[in-house]
Amino acid sequence: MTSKPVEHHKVVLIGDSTVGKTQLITRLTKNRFDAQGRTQGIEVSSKTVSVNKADVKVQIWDTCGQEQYRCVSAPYFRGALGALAVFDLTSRKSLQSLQSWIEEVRSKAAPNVQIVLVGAKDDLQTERQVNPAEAQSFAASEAVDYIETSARTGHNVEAAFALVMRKVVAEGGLGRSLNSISLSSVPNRPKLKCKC
Ligand SMILES: Nc1nc2c(ncn2[C@@H]2O[C@H](COP(=O)(O)OP(=O)(O)OP(=O)(O)O)[C@@H](O)[C@H]2O)c(=O)[nH]1
Ligand SMILES: [Mg+2]
Repeated sequence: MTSKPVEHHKVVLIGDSTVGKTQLITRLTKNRFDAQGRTQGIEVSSKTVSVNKADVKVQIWDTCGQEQYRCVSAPYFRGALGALAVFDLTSRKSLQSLQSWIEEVRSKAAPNVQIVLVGAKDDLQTERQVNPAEAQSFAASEAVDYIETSARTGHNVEAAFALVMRKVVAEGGLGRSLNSISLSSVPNRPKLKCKC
């Protein structure tokens, strides 16, 4: 007997290497913060989050942010209804890089993909290079919402995913995407290797 594939809303994480994308996912899905190396290729995980008191299943895609591994392309973004654009609050450069990441997600993900700007590592206040006003101004220029998080303390981690999902659901969620993807259709889970 084959079980019916579970439909998940696809959300991708984008942003430079070491900004904290994988730790956000680890905190959300395992409630842990632990030392991990750079992400290799593409990793997919899933989680149910509460949106407007309803359970919404999210399929979360993560990849390596290193410039030389910018092999992420069509398959990574295809069908994504939401994106968390992550920068490190202790690195202004990582905020500046998001402009090209956001352009890429807008051109390759589902039409009207919902993006939330995430300032990561807000536990490192003394090392901060980007102040809230600067981040808010960038968010306004890209017409996206902004939230500050810490995977280390857990601050606002679930809230960031819930925020992007609220926006996705408000846009019609899976119902509007012909490209929605079921977990069973992701080849070689949990890890896909880059071909670059
Ligand atoms: N203090 C602090 N450190 C963090 C936080 N999140 C991540 N880090 C650290 O930042 C480094 C990079 O975190 P990752 O989550 O692996 O970064 P990434 O964006 O997935 O990096 P790539 O996989 O290379 O693209 C690690 O040393 C983490 O321990 C946080 O909220 N607070
Ligand atoms: Mg990673």
